[in-house]
Amino acid sequence: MRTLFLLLACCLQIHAADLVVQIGTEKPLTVKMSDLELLPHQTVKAADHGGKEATWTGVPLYQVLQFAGVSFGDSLRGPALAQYVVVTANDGYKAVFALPELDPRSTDDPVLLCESMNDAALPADLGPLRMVLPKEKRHFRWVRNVAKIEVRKVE
Ligand SMILES: Nc1nc2c(c(=O)[nH]1)N[C@H]1C(S)=C(S)[C@@H](COP(=O)(O)O)O[C@H]1N2
Ligand SMILES: [Mo]
Repeated sequence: MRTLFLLLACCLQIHAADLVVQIGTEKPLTVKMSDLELLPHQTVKAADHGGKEATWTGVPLYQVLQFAGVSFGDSLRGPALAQYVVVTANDGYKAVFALPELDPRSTDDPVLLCESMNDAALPADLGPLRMVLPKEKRHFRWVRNVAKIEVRKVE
């Protein structure tokens, strides 16, 4: 019985860690932590809302979107610029990004989907995934407990 409980808890944990990425009206894609691990990472130093400095490591958000099929680079012009990204947390909190804010050809300011802080996995109140924007003066887009990333288009 105890083993069964542990197995169930383990499965729920894995399930909770999955990230849903939806591009337009396409079928949502489930991105696992193990998929994210394979993508290029970046480490930054940044102070959180309370002013405490930490080292954050994660995947640039554009890399996650590219992995899901969104084109950056030369094709990011014209109608493609009407796209925007909605990052939703498991408490329903949402933050919006425009694609050029994420594109390294357009900005040097990192926008990271982080899985670790000070070389450790994020605690449950922050993670497993948290947005980190070291250059942003306000912390409102440092979305905790990221559950879903959607790309939509302005009509
Ligand atoms: N999921 C979620 N993330 C969130 C928020 C929230 O309400 N829910 N608030 C944001 C705001 S307004 C701020 S200032 C920071 C606060 O970050 P902290 O919890 O590390 O202090 O988290 C941001 N991320
Ligand atoms: Mo805030």
